Amino acid sequence: MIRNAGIPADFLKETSQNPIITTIFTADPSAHVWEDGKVYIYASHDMDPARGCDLMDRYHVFSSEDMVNWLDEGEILRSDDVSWGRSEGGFMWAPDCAFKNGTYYFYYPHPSGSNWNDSWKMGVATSRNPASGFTDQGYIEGLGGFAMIDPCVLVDDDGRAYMYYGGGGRCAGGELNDDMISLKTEMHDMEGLEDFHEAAWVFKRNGLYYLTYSDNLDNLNRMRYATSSNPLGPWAYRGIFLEPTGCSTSHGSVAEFKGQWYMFYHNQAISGQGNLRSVCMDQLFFNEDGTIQTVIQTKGGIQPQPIAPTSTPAPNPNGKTYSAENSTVGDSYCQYDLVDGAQGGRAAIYIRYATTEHLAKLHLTVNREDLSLLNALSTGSPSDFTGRASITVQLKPGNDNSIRFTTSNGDIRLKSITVIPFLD
Ligand code: FUB
Repeated sequence: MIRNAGIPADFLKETSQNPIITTIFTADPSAHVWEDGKVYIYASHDMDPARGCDLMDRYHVFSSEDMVNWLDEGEILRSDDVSWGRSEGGFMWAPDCAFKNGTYYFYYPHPSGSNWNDSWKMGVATSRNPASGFTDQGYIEGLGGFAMIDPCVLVDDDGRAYMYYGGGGRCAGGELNDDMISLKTEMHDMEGLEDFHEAAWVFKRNGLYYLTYSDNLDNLNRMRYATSSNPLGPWAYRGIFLEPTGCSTSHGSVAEFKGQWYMFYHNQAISGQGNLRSVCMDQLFFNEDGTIQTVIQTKGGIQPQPIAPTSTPAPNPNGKTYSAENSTVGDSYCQYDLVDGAQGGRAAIYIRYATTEHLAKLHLTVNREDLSLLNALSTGSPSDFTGRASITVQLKPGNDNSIRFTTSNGDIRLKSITVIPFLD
């Protein structure tokens, strides 16, 4: 298993805070706790600047051992990797991931044609690792078509797997074959849901299946849910459990971690724009009868869950800090050369900065490849270097890597970066 060496001490948080992911804009979080005991979020990525949801691309995965400190595990798939996808790219919308027979299956909606809303297909990429090494396996025959998006897969306790998806008011479900990339049964409409819009998510608790989804409240969707004793329904409608987040879309997932349930969702708290969203997470509680209490959306989030000592990452001897004094600085850029990429592959970059802008930008270029626009949030003073951002990128082996940040949307001062290559 490939592991990062750990998050630098000055990046560790005392409470999770919302949004939990701030460096890039993320939406549509699908959270899972896998066999290594960590929680993983598979999110879509609102590319900045946005053009509706057209430009969404480059899925990132985030992991945590304590629910408070999140590691960007890096990009796992982009539209350029999808041979059957529309030639214009973009439109990499809400994904999910499932684990079966030692393989992680990453499901994502993507159009195959220029007439995007008529040509949705459900793509699948697989890997032996939860957050890297995914390769495209094509799409699931028999799924897709007009407005049908947002795949979700439940692997039941008996190993049978079910696919759910939908949009435009229709939600459908069916069983997958053991190969996880073909349908065993016809998809059929999920009966009993009230005011279904999109964002289907299914989980199981105490033998009861829950189907959560977003509704059609004008321009401010809420999340509703229904329950059933059968994975494919019919469903009994139960109510609203997430009020509007302030964002025109709502999309979320529910997962249990160390005995506590959590709701993962998105809002637009950082950007103020409905297409530049940020993933959040809050506790979710059940009543004794199995109904869900309304999730309280907080800013402060939760305290860290204890980490088993054995799972604490060992220090990585290859992690290095590069101070701004040793970088090349221009009018609006700062470049770090001779960055050590160890054996090559994924490396986490931790950035320390100061800015007085509400939302300044660091345009990241690695070895001349144009990468993300990173968010730099106000620290209140140009000499307050408590600003933190982090992202995982690919580096070459050895110390011939260059990392460049170009600033925009206001002044940003960089203090240092720490680069931590992942370990095998
Ligand atoms: O993020 C793109 C789309 O917006 C998702 O697929 C929908 O669920 C909504 O969140």
